[in-house]
Amino acid sequence: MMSLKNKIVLITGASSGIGAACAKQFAKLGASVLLCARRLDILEILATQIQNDYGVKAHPFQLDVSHHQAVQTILESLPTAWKNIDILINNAGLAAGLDPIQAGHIEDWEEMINTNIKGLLYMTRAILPQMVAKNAGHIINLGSIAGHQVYPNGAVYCATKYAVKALSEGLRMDLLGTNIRVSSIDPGAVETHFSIVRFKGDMKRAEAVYHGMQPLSPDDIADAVLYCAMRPPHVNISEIIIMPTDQASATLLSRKDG
Ligand code: 8X3
Repeated sequence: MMSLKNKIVLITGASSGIGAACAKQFAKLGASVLLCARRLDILEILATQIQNDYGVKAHPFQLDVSHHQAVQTILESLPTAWKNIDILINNAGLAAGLDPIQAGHIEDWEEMINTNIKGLLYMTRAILPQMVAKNAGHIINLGSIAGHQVYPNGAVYCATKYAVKALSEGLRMDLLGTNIRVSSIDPGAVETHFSIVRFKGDMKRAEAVYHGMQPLSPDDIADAVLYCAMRPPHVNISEIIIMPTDQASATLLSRKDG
């Protein structure tokens, strides 16, 4: 098994949900964690908590991954001790809206495409050359069941996650012959801020998504991310699709009370 002790792990979208769960679980096993998200105040609290609980280093910084120039600048200006990133977890992403294409909101599409596809590419492009130079590293992308199955009214979100699947596959091809690994973790229903964000704060609609069923928790997904990261160097987990027991496909869920 690979040890995570003193490995430098950069997690995007680390302020909540799956990103925050990954930050804690990696830190618990001795990794130094670079935490980025748009909300610095929350990240700072998380970083302090991680340092206190696990005695590891945590460095929070503000970043919107969809801003190319910001990605370049911030990564170049990281303290030297943090520059040598071993594992990049491309977790930042969102769904905005659930509408048929003919009624879709352009700004929702742009936000999803800019973060889920372009943001992932900007981060990867900025960090990958130093991984190639040292011939070591691991990129772990957060995909989705939505990258395997399209569902009604979700086509654009699904398209972004199909893109993540394509990019993970393409990265494995382009990096073939190096020791760099590329994995994709593709969850179904996970209870995070995902649905609250998708429905723009409409708590009723957000809660209905998980009504009567037991969704996955962010820690369930962080477990799978850790599993990939800790395999021996010759083992690359390409893809893990992970759904609640109460879910059989993107649209087929068992709800106990109807
Ligand atoms: C989240 C899963 O099915 O709500 O990516 O799109 S789903």
